[in-house]
Amino acid sequence: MPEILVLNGPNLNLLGHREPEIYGHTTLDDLANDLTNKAPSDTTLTFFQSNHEGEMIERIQALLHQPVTGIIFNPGAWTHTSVAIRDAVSSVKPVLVEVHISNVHQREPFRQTSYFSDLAIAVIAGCGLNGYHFALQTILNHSKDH
Ligand code: CA2
Repeated sequence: MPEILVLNGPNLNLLGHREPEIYGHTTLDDLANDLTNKAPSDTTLTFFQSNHEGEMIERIQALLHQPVTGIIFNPGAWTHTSVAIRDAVSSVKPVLVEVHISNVHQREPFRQTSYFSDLAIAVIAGCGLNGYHFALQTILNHSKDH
């Protein structure tokens, strides 16, 4: 039975509350409900958001003992800065899909590098919150083929 972990990094708790012109009006709780409702009935989704790097590293390290089918990860600003979180992901070697709500490639130059993309089976950017749905589908398709 597929088990998917959805990880969101710093400031993504503000989704739906600030900067709707970039990030839309949907909250993280709305997203969690929507993803859960649309997922196949045999699929378990778990959600975790943190503004603290160490906390995120510990959540990722926990996967060494409790592996999952795949991770949907929006690392937020850590995408462009965090070797420490990259190292945690790298040591767990999950089936990873990196998601960005905005099209980072259309934004400031510092958003155009990622410490995660080469660890991911897919990278989705600029599709808004639909990107999380596409990521879920990508992991489920991948798990059927492997
Ligand atoms: O586009 C994305 O999903 C990002 O990962 C979002 C990060 C940004 O640093 C990345 O470059 C691209 C920022 C997340 C901040 O989230 C907010 C949500 C609502 C209001 C304010 C911030």
